[in-house]
Amino acid sequence: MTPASPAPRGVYLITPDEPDTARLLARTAPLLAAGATWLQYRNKQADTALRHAQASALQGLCMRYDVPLIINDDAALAHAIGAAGAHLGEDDGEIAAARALLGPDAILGASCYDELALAERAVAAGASYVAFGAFFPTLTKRTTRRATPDLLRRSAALGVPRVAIGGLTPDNVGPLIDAGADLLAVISSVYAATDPVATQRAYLAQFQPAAAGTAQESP
Ligand code: 3NM
Repeated sequence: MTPASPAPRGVYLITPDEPDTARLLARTAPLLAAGATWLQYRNKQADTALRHAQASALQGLCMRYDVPLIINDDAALAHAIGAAGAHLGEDDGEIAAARALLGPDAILGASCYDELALAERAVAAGASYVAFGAFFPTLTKRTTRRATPDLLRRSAALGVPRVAIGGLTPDNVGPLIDAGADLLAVISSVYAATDPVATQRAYLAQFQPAAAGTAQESP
């Protein structure tokens, strides 16, 4: 995956705070097999050693399924384990420094919350995608910022994939896709679902056939 590849669309799956690495892999593998577009490793509870171990294990899994792995918060860890990229929030270091470390082909994303100006600055500094959120209330992360579909529309001119995050469910993402969201970033609605694979499919089915993996023949 390089910035020159076709624009990614679909589900940007993000891991929950799962302390058991074997269980993390077992919960994640079926979702990669079922068509997750990107995987982000995020674990806000793990110490440095566990983060390294889990990220390395996920990198092996992602290579098996040909899914890019993106490391949350930590470009150095992404570099150390050979991940496809990193995702940085506003307190996680400079995008330009991460780009210099990871190289021109890395997937590098920035949390831009509800601010187009942050997204413009991130892209100018070398981000290859931008994320807006939270679109809906979420229990997964404490945030008071609230993004709107209009932000997705206004950010089209940035020319990079736009990620929507925060409280997404298969029932509330239609307007976000209509407004131009390329990737739907989800944690709890998939990982905490009774049937995670079916829930992921319910997202993918709302994209055009190529992302849904259900190419339709023309009549
Ligand atoms: N970032 P869920 S909201 C990790 O708004 C994260 O930047 C957000 O988890 C932001 O899919 C969020 O369970 C939590 O709501 C997403």
